[in-house]
Order: sequence, then structure tokens, then C-alpha cells
Amino acid sequence: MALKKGFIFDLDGVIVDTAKYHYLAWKKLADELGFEFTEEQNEMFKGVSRKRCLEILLDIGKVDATQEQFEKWMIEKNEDYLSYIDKMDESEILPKVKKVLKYLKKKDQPIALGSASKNAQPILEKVGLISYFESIVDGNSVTKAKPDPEVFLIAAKDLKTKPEDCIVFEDSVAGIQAANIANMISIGIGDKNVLHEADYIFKDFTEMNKKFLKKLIKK
Ligand code: B16
Ligand code: MG
Repeated sequence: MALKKGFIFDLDGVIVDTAKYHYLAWKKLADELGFEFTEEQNEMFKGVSRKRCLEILLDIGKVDATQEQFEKWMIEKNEDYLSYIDKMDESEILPKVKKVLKYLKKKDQPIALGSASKNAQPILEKVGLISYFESIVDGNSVTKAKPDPEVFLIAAKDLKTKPEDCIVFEDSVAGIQAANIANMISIGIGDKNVLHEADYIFKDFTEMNKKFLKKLIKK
């Protein structure tokens, strides 16, 4: 029998690849401050809050900042990042994501977003997916970052679903850990060597078939 589960999606790395825009904006700041910031180093920033990213960036560049400078650079980075977001459209949705969202909606399954980003709402609007989400839990709604399960527990509450009936799609290790701590089913999207703590791992949504989704709903 089909049951009502709670499907929770991370944003960056699951629905869209905004990591490339985060990278360009952090790199611009690093350039201005006079040090190199590589794409490999940007990997550490995935799923991490904006504030923590800046702390790590300044550590990399061995730059000391006053509180005032720190706040200014946070704003500067975000303004630059938003200039990329402004140009986003439907074509930036990662392969087969919309198909999965459509299928879950057709099956009457509640869907939420669980992201660290404070820009989640405008991004979902830009790519035209906002109407699929009953709840958007993002960087504005939480006090504790992943791997703390707060973001997913709020989403479960919003969807009126017990944590053990929730399924989380995540691309970051911290996000998988957060889902596991919350006692939810964790589905890693990305590299199986990196996301090995997940209950299931797929390279991307093109690898996930209807049979698997059906199984999740019936479980
Ligand atoms: P913002 P996710 C995360 O998104 C990004 O992966 C991470 O790189 C970023 O620093 C964080 O959002 C905060 O983003 O500056 O827009 O508030 O993967 O949690 O959807
Ligand atoms: Mg992510």
C-alpha cells in the first residue's frame, strides 16, 4: 500500500549545481585579498554555512579580519553570488530531478527542502521548482548546521511526518550524517567513496528508477 512519506531534498549538489557559482564568488574575494583559492579547496565548502566558509577561506589565506571586515566580506561574497543566481533558469536543474519531483507529487507524497543556503527560496523560484515544495527549511530557519539534524527535523515536522518515515537526498557527508542522526533514510547523491555512510548511493538521479522510488513509498 502507498503510504505518505516525507521526501526532503538538499539544494546545492542535489537539485542544482550552485557550487560553481559559490566558487566563483569566493575566488573573487580570495583574489582581492591576494591569495589563491582552488576548485579542490571549494569541495570543503559544500553543505557548509556561509559564515563557516568565510572562516575557512580566511584560514587558507592566513588573513586576520576584524568583525567589521568579516561582515563586509560576507555581504560582498553574497552580492557577487546573487549576480549569478539572477541569471539562473530551468535549464540549470540537474538531470531527472524534475521527473522525480513530478513522480512524487503524482503519488501524493509531501516534499520539503532542507538546505544550508539562505538563498534557497530565490533559487527555487528562478529554476521554477518552488511549487513542488510544501516546506522550505533553509539557512534562515536553523540555528545549528549539518551534521546537526535540526534542518531535517524541522522539515519532518512541517510535513507532519515522523522522522523514520522521511527520506533525505543529500550530496554532502555532513548532510548524510544529519539524516542518519535524525533516524531518516539517507540517500547520497554523488561519489560512493565519499558518501559511504548513506543507506543508498546514486551518482545522480538518472541512476534512480521508478521501482526504487515506489519501494521507498511502500516501505
Ligand atoms: P548561502 P546546500 C550550501 O547549500 C552550499 O553547498 C554551501 O557551499 C553554501 O555555503 C551554503 O549552502 C550556504 O549558502 O551563502 O546561499 O547561504 O548544499 O546546503 O543546499
Ligand atoms: Mg548540498
